[in-house]
Amino acid sequence: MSAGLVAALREVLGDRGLVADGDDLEPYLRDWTGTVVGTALAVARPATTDEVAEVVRLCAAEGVAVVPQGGHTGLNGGATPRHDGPSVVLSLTRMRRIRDVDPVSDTVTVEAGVVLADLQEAAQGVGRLFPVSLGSEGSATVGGIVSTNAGGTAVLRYGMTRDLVLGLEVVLPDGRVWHGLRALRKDNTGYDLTQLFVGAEGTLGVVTAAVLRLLPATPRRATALVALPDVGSAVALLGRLREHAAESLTTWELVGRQALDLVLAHVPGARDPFAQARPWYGLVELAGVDQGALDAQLEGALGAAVEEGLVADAVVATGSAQRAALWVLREGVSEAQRVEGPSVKHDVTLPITGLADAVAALAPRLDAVLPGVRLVTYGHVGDGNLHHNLTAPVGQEDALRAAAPELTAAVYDEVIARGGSISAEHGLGRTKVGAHQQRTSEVELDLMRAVKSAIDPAGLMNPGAVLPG
Ligand code: 2HG
Ligand code: ZN
Repeated sequence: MSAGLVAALREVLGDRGLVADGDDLEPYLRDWTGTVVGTALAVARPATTDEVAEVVRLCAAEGVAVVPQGGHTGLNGGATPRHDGPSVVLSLTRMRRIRDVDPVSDTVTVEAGVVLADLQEAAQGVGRLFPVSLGSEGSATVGGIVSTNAGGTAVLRYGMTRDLVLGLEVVLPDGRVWHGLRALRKDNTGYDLTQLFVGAEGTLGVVTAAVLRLLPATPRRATALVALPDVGSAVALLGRLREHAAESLTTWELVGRQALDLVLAHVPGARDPFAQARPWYGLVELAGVDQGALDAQLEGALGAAVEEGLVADAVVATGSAQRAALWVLREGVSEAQRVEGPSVKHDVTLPITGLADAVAALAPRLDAVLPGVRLVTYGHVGDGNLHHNLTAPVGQEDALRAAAPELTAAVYDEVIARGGSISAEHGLGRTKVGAHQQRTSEVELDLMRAVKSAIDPAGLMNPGAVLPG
């Protein structure tokens, strides 16, 4: 059966569009973290929506699962085939066409394989902004950010990817194409099908193209790194920033000392701008069109914060090189922690009012499970979304692996008890499905299962992601 399917796929896609040999398959079968590894009969690399539809139809006819994959930057194994039956990986990276850029309706129509950085550049080319901003934007693709409803470092101002999606083109599990590429600001025609596919992680169909909103360009920036005595100060400072900067506030990110130490150790050229070590750091960025106004807003907010004792030290970027040097201290954490060794990742949100207490409660709980575990906390404090990523005490990687389930349960139980979510911006993928099932009401799970079985009754679209396979 598999040889027949591979031959049929080759017929449709040609040699360029199919990977079917052991070594060449490898990179598609291992996720970015290196911890989720799967198997597949082949990787299909279609170049058009029609080819995607044909691949899906052929796989459906053989009862073979389809696992859509984009820029391969996901962190929860959502695009890595790993289930009991046979799978074909469907890589969208050859679908890289920007079909339309419309600065009158302020929309862009792009195919799933367009890289986020290229999309940002296309928007810039017509004097607009596509505001989703991620550390992995040089590889992450439109299909991936839509399918995971990606967040990033500008959510505070612009919302999640979901808030920027107007229409989609989707290949359904039976191979039909839903042509939903509407560029409408208003469309009240019943159920919101577009939003159903956003964040569905390829479990309901394959997103092949999207109409996305563009926003006014914000070419001027004011950026600062501040040293903070505690997380409560970061939360209080958000208030000051809102008061002084209002809608130009774009980024308010937190970096814990352990996270900064990893960046300083592993990212070439990274350096601590402060003379004295502090427990927490905040990166703030305002963006707009009037440099003088932005500088004044930042100064006003930081001045108020210093007076209240919220800020221990601050450095304001004086040019683009210094701005980039400050950003590295935030965006370098993920890669630096990967270089340090294996880690146990958590991407959680809490109502921001209770954030500081939650962080304070977490450290002793985790230390009781694995004494000396390094709690690398950082992320999008303005959204109440922190990453509590755990690195082993030096030399104790095996102990970390053994303790991982208990450590994760401690983080999630704390978060749920405080009214939070166990996945803020990375999705459930495959690695969080069990934890989500355990902590979600039957009513909510029933609704999710009903949607899945209505749209994908054979269960062949990315099985094992979002819901148990
Ligand atoms: C970030 O905020 C990303 O840097 C990655 O969401 C987080 O690597 C991670 O766990
Ligand atoms: Zn993040």
